[in-house]
Amino acid sequence: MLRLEELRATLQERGLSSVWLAAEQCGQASTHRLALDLLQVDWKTYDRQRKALLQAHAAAAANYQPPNLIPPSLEEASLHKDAQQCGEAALREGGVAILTVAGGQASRLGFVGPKGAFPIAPLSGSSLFQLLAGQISRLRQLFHPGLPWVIQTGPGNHQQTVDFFQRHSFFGLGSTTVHFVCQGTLPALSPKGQLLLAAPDKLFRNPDGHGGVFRAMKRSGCLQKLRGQGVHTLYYCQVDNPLALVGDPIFLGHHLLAEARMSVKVVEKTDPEEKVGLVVQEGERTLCVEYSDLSAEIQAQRAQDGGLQFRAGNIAIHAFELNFMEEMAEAHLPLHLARKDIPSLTADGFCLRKQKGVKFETFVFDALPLAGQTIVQMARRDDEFAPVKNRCGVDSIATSRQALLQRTQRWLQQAGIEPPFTDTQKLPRMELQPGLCLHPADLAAQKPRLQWYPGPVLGIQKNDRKEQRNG
Ligand code: UD2
Repeated sequence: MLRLEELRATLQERGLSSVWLAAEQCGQASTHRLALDLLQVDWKTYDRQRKALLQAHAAAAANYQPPNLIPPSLEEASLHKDAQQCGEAALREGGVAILTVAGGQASRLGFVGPKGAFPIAPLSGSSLFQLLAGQISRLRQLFHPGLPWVIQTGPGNHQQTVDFFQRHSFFGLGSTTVHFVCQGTLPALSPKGQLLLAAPDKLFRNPDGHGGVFRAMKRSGCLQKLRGQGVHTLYYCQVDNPLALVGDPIFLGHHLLAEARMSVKVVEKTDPEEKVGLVVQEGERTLCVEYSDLSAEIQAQRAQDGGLQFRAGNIAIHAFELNFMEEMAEAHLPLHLARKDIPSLTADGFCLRKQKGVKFETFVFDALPLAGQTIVQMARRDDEFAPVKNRCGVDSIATSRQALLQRTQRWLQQAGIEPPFTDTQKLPRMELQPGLCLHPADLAAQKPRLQWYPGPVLGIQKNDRKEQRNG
């Protein structure tokens, strides 16, 4: 780490010395606090941020091909036999950990608190975290009792997230197997590359994006800890998709059999205007291109079967080789810029007001082209993807709840379970207890123990659950 004189020189070299002005006017204590903050800045990254500011945005190349797609896990079981065996074996031997990124706030939902605390389940009001915890609990019953769960938090919600888990007794998972890793931040800059101040003694920083997960995992010692426990593969999902098939053994199995280093699940994009990142192939490399980087013509191209030529919509579900994650912690992932009005101190240091500025983030999917070997698996949207992003409209609380209700109805039919209600054809309002099953066949296998609770929620009584675990 730099010492104070070196810090002053570092700032001077970069034309940043005016950052001291406001703090110096406030006195020595303030200058000292600012120095401590500045000592945390990674100057190599700052230099990259500044370079990125000056570079014109490069238009995406057009020599893309659609990637090869593996069919969805919940379809054509015969195709997945080997993958299923392989994925289940990896889970059983303790080679897998689950990683959920949950660093964002739920402000777009109008909800105060970490997004994972949002009560998404339509009838019981179970939170996003509780639904994920349920899936992990079922994976533990079926495969490995110590399956680790890592949750990436952000500086804005870390403590709230830990408190939420404590208040809910870690949803029965045990506090020693649930790990919280707080992501890092990047300083925001003025359009000319000056550091912005949130207060005289404090830089304005924002979370470094979900791409920050690699560094956070390494710096916190979490990767090392997992490696020590025999983990070699991570299943990654976002907190905002309650339909994710957490730890899907088939996806993990395909990833492992192909000796892939990073893999991705996609859903079929059917509307050329849907705002979703697209997974494409460029020569040997697999990459995810943001929709805004592709021309409307390319997005509207049709394949022979009538579907979109580029249809592999990224749903942010990945599998990672642990060693690859570690390598990515040192890689220079591209910096993505968001130009915003940022509440910051004016140059004279006297006034806090919204000024034009730039926030920087890295994205996890930018690691895909660096992975060499990857697999891309299709997922059926109504089985695996209904993110809750907005308060209303597309990808909203209502659409996500509706998707949960519809999937429950379909899975019950597939499992041959007749609900004891008469109005279900008209309004399929039923829910599965969190962690009841991983897929319809798993549900069917538990038929004799199932019972309906008021709600109506289908589940297993607590005592039966214990027996199930023990036996
Ligand atoms: C993301 C993808 C999009 C698609 C979609 C699927 C980007 C730019 N786009 O859309 O291509 O795959 O997801 O749902 O990512 N998070 C952190 N730290 C951060 C920022 C985000 O942990 O600094 C977490 C956040 O808690 C959430 C996830 O990452 O679980 C996605 O973040 P988002 O909702 O901002 O991503 P979005 O909707 O732009």
